[in-house]
Amino acid sequence: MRYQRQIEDLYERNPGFPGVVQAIRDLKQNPRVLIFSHHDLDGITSAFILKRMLERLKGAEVAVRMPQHFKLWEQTLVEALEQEGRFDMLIISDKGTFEYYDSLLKHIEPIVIIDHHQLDGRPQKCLLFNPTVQNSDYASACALLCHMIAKKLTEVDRYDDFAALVGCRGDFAFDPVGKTAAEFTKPFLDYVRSEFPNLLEVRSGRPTMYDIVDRTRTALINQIGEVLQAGTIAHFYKDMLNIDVVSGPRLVLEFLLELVDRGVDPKQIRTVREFLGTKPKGVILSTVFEQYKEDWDLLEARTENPVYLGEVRGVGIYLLFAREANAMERAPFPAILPFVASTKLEVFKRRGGHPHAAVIVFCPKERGIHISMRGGGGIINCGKICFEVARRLQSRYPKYSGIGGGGHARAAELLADKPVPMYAVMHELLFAIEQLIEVAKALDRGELEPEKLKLAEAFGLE
Ligand SMILES: [Mn+2]
Repeated sequence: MRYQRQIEDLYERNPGFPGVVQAIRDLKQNPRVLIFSHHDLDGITSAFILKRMLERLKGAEVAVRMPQHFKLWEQTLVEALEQEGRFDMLIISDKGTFEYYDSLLKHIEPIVIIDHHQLDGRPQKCLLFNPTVQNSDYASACALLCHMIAKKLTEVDRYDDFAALVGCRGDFAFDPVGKTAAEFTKPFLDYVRSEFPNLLEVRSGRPTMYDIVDRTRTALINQIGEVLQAGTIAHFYKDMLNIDVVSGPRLVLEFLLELVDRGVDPKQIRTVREFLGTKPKGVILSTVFEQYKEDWDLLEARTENPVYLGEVRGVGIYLLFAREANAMERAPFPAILPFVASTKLEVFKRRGGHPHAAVIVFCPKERGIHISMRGGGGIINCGKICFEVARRLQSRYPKYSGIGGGGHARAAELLADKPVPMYAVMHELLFAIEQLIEVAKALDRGELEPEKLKLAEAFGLE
């Protein structure tokens, strides 16, 4: 399908799409718009596209905030409103589809949610555009949804195209080296392929965090994605590298906006060095990237020898017990270690002779235990497993609020803040994996007792 066709199609089938477009059209001239976006590459590029579109279309004054937590907390919104005054619209992009967002309408109206995550309740009063929920086709990246909205409302330019491509790269929507792409992203990729051959061309070079299957080749878009991804955690390197960065995501957003001001043409870029340039923000990004690569190598050594826990329907499950790089001990989200572990999935799989592999990273951090689970070949469900282990920990420690878990089928997280003891988290995790292995075997033998079916459902086993 052509990209334009896909947009028209989605616009017709998905009432959320025209709803959001109309709300933006209805804004008065020179409105003030507040955007809360996710602090990862997809969230940053979503904000980039939305901000530029609102400025072009409405002469809007746009404030962007990208705090370090996935869900937008009421307190965070209230603080922003106190500091920045009145707004004519709040846009929440790439930050989940929570029913709870309806309750924020007492602070600001209207609220527009643009998202591609699984729903957590269903917001009724906010304007919602999330095809994943509404049409159950998985929308690969929020930046792509923002690009579609922008295309519907105004002309987009090569910077919008570039930003959407970076967002898709950040959320693993395509792989130029393996030549794979999520169904939802294919029409867009076809649309930009002739525009940016330089970015998608396969080249030899140091494998990036995105080069998971083939570790001998890469592409410029992967290299650019990795440099910017490292930039999103720049503030954790602030003291270590003596750099003036309050927020990594803001640094990356401002760097991208400066590219536009400087007229750097993404079609002409040949190397990362050219992309970063010699202006202050580019120099900081380059300094951060050098340190990031050093940390990456250190973490590679820490992920060499995983513990094999067992196999579930051809998925070898591996456990890594390792600390993050020093500067990342304070990061309340996956910083570097889980990405290093992801690049090891292929190695563990081959070494163990499994059709698929999953890796569980057990990482003690400053605030508590952070578990990241990756892989699983679509056969085991990382999100459900993390959710279930967190649920069990919550019922064991009902007084502690800092326990939570969940995510996607192939990538999920669990956080158990102190004072939940480390041994308790490890205990629940290992017990759950043991149960998962046993129950899968029992099911495959045709044993379908209600008890076992209940467990299988909790773990997301078919
Ligand atoms: Mn996203």
